[in-house]
Amino acid sequence: MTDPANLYAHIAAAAEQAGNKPLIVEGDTVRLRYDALDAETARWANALTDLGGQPGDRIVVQVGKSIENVLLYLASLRLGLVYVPLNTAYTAAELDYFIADAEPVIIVCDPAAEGSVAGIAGDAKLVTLDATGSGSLAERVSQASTEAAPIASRAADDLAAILYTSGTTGVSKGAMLSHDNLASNARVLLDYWHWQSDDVLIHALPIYHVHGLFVALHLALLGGSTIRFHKAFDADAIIADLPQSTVLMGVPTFYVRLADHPGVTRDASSAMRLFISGSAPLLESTFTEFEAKTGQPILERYGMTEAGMITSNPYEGNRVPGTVGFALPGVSARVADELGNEVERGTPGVLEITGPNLFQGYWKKADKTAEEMRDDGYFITGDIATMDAEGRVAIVGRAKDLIIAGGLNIYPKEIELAIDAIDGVRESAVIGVPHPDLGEAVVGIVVRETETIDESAISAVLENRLARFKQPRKILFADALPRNAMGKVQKAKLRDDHSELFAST
Ligand code: MLC
Ligand code: AMP
Repeated sequence: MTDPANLYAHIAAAAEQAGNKPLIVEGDTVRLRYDALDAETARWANALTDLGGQPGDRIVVQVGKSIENVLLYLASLRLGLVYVPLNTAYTAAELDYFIADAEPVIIVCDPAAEGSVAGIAGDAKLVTLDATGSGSLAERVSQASTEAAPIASRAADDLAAILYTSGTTGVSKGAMLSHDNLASNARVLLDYWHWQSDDVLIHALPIYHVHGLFVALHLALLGGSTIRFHKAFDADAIIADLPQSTVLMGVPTFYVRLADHPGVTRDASSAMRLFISGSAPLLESTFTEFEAKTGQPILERYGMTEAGMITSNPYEGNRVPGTVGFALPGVSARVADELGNEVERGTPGVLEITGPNLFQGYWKKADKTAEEMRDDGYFITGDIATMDAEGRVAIVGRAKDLIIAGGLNIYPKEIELAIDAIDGVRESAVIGVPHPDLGEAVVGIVVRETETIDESAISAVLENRLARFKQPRKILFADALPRNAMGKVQKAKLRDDHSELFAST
């Protein structure tokens, strides 16, 4: 029995239409076909039920990218579990917070992390995904009943996933996303980007964030398209796939690297119909270079964890570099002042949005949700934007103190707190400075209490505390931090002073 509000029911219907078409291909090997999806997810769902998973229960998943991980996600949806994916780079110290906050019934981790996660798993059932360990989830799946598992009945507002996003206070918040948030956003994009059932998607993004997990997977699955699956970004491997593919979704770093690669040519990409970029600003120079080499203008779109995809450059019509296009159908966007009043077109202000894509609030943090919502239901994104008379949006800055490196968000406060806690440090300021590959790179400016503390001592402490991508690429020392009359650290001045730090990297 299917339930129309469960996103998995839509995916199952699309799979039925797609027949025996390849769903996931790696290199020359078809790893999964659409007509096998129902039986596969049924077995995974039965194994999760055997572990005690019930609709509404959270399942925390921190595993490397794999086809089994895709099946685990889909089975979780099918069973009505609330899927909580975590970046594989998170350390045990960071994981501790997520597990305590999400209160999962099941935790799935990689074998290498099993020892450290066991100590913080609490009452949750802890399993590894890997087929090699006895008692692993894959092992349980192979023994699980092949009897069809029902698709759990879900209401449109019931949660499908919680994705953690950090915050300006340094505390991570779980963004609650419903089945309808995800399904409605995917449907709009299928139409807006003229998705075709014979599309072949190159999937090289991680599957623990909105971009790779929702946008890429949902569009391919609901569109009945084939996915060419890559465990991580590798320019040579992507280029080898271009002649067999039609769509690539990536963060700007993908395009910086591809534009720099001699293998990217007009001929090599002639089968491709759409290159999509998002998650961080795409430099105009990257857009121009890529178009000069391939003849294809990258389609830039804008989104965030709390709302999925929000705006997009048009499929047909002008894709303007430096802009993120128009509010998607069904999404309302306004550029507002501090009180939430719309400013004149062309004037910068904070972008506020609402629509069926907007999340259900932060998990167990109603106060944080309220802080970011207007009374009329608009969400305050924290991105500074302009909107022209036609409604075209450009992201021109950030009201939130946020760094985006290689498409991953890093909140300076979290790093400053970790640095300030180190013996011998008086205070610190963490900034993002331009980086040719990552867009921005993390830099820490530290005022010492004792002269003996140096860069390697600080890095050594941070190594166990923070995921690698959050750790400063460079630590600089200063006698004092520049402050304004109110005593606030002048980060803009620090960013200016150090803007050339990675210029020749
Ligand atoms: C890896 N490293 C990073 C990093 N990724 N450092 C800073 N920022 C990053 N994004 C570090 C590693 O720890 C390692 O450190 C070194 O860089 C090289 O690692 P790697 O594994 O070789 O990295 P690489 O494969 O080059 O990965 C870079 C990347 C990857 C850009 C391809 O980070 C990536 O796939 N990013 C996509 C993130 C994403 O999906 N974002 C979407 C969020 S959703 P060392 O010291 O050990 O060498 C969202 C909403 C929306 O924002 O709108 O989409
Ligand atoms: P996340 O919280 O990881 O979902 O990141 C969302 C943030 O990424 C947004 O609030 C923006 O600051 C940024 N972002 C996403 N897409 C773009 C884009 N195309 N241009 C500029 N910033 C973007």
